[in-house]
Amino acid sequence: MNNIDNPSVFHRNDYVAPNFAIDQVYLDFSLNPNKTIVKSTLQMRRLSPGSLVLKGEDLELISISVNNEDYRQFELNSKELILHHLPEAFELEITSSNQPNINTSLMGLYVSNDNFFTQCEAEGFRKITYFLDQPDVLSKYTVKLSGSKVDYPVLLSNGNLIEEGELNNGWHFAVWEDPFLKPSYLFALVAGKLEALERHYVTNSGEKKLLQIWVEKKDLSRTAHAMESLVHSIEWDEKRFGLELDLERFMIVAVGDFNMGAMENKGLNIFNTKYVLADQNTATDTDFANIESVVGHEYFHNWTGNRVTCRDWFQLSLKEGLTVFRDQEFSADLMGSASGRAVKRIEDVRLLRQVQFPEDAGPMAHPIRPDSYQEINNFYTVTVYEKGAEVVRMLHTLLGEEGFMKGMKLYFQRHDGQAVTCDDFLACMANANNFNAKQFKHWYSQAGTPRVKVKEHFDEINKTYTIQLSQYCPPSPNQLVKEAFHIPLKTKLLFPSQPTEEFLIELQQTEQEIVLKDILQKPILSINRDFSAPIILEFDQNENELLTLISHDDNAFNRWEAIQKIASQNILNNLTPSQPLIEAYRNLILDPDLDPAFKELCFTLPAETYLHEQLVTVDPQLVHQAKAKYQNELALALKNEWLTLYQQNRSTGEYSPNPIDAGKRALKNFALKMLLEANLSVHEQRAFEQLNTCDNMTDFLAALTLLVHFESTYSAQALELYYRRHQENDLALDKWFAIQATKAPLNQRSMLEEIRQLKQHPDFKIRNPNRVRSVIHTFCMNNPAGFHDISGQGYEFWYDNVLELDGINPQVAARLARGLDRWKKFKIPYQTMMHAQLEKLLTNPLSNDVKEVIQKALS
Ligand code: B3K
Ligand code: ZN
Repeated sequence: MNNIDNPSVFHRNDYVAPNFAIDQVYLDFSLNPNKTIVKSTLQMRRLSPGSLVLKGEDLELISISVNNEDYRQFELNSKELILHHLPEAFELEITSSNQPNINTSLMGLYVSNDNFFTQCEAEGFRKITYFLDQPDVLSKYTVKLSGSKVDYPVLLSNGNLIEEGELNNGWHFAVWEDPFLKPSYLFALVAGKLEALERHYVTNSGEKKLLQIWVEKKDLSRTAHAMESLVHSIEWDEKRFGLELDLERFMIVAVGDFNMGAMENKGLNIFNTKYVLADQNTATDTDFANIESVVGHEYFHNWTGNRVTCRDWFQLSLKEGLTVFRDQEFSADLMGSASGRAVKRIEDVRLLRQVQFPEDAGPMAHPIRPDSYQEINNFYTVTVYEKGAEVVRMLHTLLGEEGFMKGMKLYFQRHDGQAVTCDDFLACMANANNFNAKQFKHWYSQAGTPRVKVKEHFDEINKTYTIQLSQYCPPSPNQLVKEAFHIPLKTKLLFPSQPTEEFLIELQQTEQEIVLKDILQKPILSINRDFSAPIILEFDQNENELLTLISHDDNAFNRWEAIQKIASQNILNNLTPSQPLIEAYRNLILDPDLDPAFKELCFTLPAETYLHEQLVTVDPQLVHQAKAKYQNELALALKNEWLTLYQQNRSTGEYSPNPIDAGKRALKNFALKMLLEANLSVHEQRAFEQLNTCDNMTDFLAALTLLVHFESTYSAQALELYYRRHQENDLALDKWFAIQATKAPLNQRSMLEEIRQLKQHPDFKIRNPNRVRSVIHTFCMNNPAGFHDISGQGYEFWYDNVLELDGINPQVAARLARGLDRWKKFKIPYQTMMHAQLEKLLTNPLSNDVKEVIQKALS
């Protein structure tokens, strides 16, 4: 497709620099939910010939003046305001209005629970005022906010507060000035009834900073963990990257209606409440960990994203891949131990394989730096984020910590205050280290997960051990043939009684052979340790070798990998665990040296979406049953051990979400699951008792989930108890909905009636993304057995909801639309029924967001 055939496709290679600079921006807001008036005064400078094309959507134009004179030489359509015959340098003043209270897209300026919020990334600023709304236009912003003092006592924007005061008619105002250059996507304002938790922080260089977390008054008691996470983030970035907080104050604001997790607006981060609010009664250990990670992520963007930003949206991974890598390292460092690091690594890899690998093999596959898009919002993907982070991690592996940091230093020296490309980043890494990045660049331009085949040969006579490697990457949309990747593989040879060193293989050829000399006996190969490259490894290790890795590999990640591999193979072959495997599980259970968190990860079986990817064609019900059978066998074979684990890992003392205690709870609750699996009527009482006696949400929710999913006799009672306790708490109620939406059908009955009823519940709110995700997305994307109902009703439910949501919030709809991406992989009749719903959807008028997803799914 090219621009002429389809004008709505944007191509990376079509980049042109803006023809005007906007040196200063002065924005004056009169805040009113029905009609907010924005006067924008821009100091403009011509850079090259041509008219000025400003973006603007859902705005009403009130007036335009150039150098204080009314200006008439313009054209206006529903997306652009084009000004002709402009001078070299001038002041442009545009007044326009918008309607925040009917803005259900949650992009631009909108109202949530009677307060004002903004979301501008990627292209939301154009819903606030006419502007050069692209990331390579960097300007200094001053913002004046005026509004009713009773309704909006707090008025916030980026940077520093320089003035505030009273106005007529009960209004007041505040003026904020951001000393740093920024693109429009980092602009933010917040106005409303909010209160802040405050703290001061003294930076390494001795400057005192103000930290604030703004929430609704009722939520103030649940902000301590977010504040602590923010302080940890600031300390960590100083220590590990030598980067300091550059503003006098740093604010986080929580909002209940938000399209994603959080947003890194300069000095004024806006967060989904889900990633701010926590206390032991309403948030789980996972919530606590996620808050720490997201607070870190947004804070780290202050340097990787804000100080150095993206030239255009094709470069999104420049800031996202790098910042995810940084937040992953932050969380890993905070785990405080080597085994804690491994736990974090396993969790990250699990997400990558469950979600990114399917994306990379499906119709939406794209390189971490895409070549084209129809709607940029569709490219905030696990590929750009998580695979992007893996690519940065591979650079770190190839260059080492010191080399990587030299590259980072050069990156800030060269590009602070600029909007740059992925190539610029790679050039810094290469130049600082004399590293030839020519081949490594393919990771930025080629989609798909490479497959690396491993063959080994031990020559007893010549005492050599040969590792034969070959790589292949299947075709992706618009990329049939791929160049060989530069793949770093951390490797070690394991011998029964002789310690050896880990070494790095750099696989660069399509086929490559490594011959190791003086090898006296056949080793067991431990390769791609720590998942040093995001690849699929094709290596036929037999069960004995895998069992040795499970018990003896000193790389915790690869121990986990070996047990997951055996479990996957068994489930996919519809087998139950062999006796030696049961013994291996027993040894893991009994090993006193292993972290509880690590054990829990070992026992947790591979996700169904991950198992699907390993099959040529998928019968989702068969996969589900095979997994259930395997789990049941494991539960029965080790039922005494599960009971011991359950009892040994009960918490004593005060609740804390620290990794050790959280790991114990995770393991205990896994053991409880196995007990219910082994014998529901004997153990359901135990779960109900846990629910009634525990002092924290993690244990409560775990018990409730089990009672509901196993359809215990206590199920209804437990749900009712939870509902009564948390009725007023939106985030807790989201969990209540999600538990019910993830219930897999027992005895193959249809779940559709139940899911439709959940949507009819008085607390279901179609305009609130968190609630919608907890019911609809959860069912369609996180409950494979329920969704892939043989009647096809799951797909009809999907169709109805994509269509309904598209009229309200295209981004939320487009995310759900991705739910049928892998339709071609499924067996008939599933495939046929999914195809029919996709075709049917396309007969409706759709947003660009959903249209792109559906068109690609059908291509
Ligand atoms: N940069 C934002 C994501 C914006 C998504 C726009 N559709 C959050 C983040 O990655 O930190
Ligand atoms: Zn980010």
